[in-house]
Amino acid sequence: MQHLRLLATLAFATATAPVMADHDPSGDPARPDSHAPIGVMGDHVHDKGEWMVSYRFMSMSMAGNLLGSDAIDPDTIATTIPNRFFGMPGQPPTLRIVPTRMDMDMHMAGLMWAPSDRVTLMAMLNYVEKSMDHVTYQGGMGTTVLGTFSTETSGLGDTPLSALVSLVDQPDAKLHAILGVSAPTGENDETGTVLTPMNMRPTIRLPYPMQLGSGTWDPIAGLSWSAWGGDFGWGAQWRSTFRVEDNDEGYRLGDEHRLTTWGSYVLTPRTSLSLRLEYLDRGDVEGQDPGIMGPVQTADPDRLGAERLDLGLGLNHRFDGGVRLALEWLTPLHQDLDGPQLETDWQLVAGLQYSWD
Ligand SMILES: [Cu+2]
Repeated sequence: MQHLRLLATLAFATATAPVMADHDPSGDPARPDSHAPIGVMGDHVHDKGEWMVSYRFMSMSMAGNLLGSDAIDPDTIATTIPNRFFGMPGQPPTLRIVPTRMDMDMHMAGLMWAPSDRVTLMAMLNYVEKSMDHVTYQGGMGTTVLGTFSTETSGLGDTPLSALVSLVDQPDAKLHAILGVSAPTGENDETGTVLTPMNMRPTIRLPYPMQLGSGTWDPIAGLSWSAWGGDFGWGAQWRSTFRVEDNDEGYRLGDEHRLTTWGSYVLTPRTSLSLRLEYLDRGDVEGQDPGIMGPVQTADPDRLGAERLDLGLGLNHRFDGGVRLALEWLTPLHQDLDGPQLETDWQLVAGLQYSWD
């Protein structure tokens, strides 16, 4: 709610700011919507010799579980969803630990530089903080709750390095390719203390969603298109991360494909509002980390895939002097999860950008 109030205050403050000069109707870099909504990565290129630094904060909140697109409560998960590790020593037939919520915050520091008008290089350092709350059911059956616990991880995430190659560069329409690789700078052997159904508190390797990195070099490919006319702007982007090798722990994360399209409206010469749709398709984990095992959905490589359609409301503002401030709020319109899996409630992205040459 705090985030919503901030967004509303900023929207009001900028909407009521006096209109300065008449703005250029083309894809002028001084337009607030010459950049896409802040949740879109690698949306723009720079002219030869230009630099840009950026800081983004992303917060994501997940609560409650879905099986496919249907809600499923913890009692039902604990009594009906099979545990893939059943048959191994001490493993009950159904899941007995149920995640109830997860929060993820990311701090992202970005650097862009254009060695030529054709190519812009981009790198991003990510610092990730994750926490997950769980309820543990007592023993191998029934709906008696033994207790709750939380696990937390934080540290450097993976580091995407990309080249943006300009294909069309007209004043009112731009298209570029995104080619890159995500470097495995995030750890994937993070541990935490859990509460087991047998009332023990061992420290073990945490399940896949709590790890910070993929552990593999992951190719990135995409296409990004933007256009402008009058007070309006619009664009679309495809961006995929491919997992092409197994990591040292014996698995690979699922491929991630994102398709997004947006429209923007220039409210004042300094401020634009945006509406965006984003479709995400994330595959299941292939292979398995032998160190990750337990009667919990997050330890099952086949319960991590997801399809999601998000709606985003955004605001871009460009101050005198060129500093940009942007906000975007996203919430799912539809989710189809290889569940049970935690459902995404909302995401907030806030960013500051500054470029010079
Ligand atoms: Cu930039």
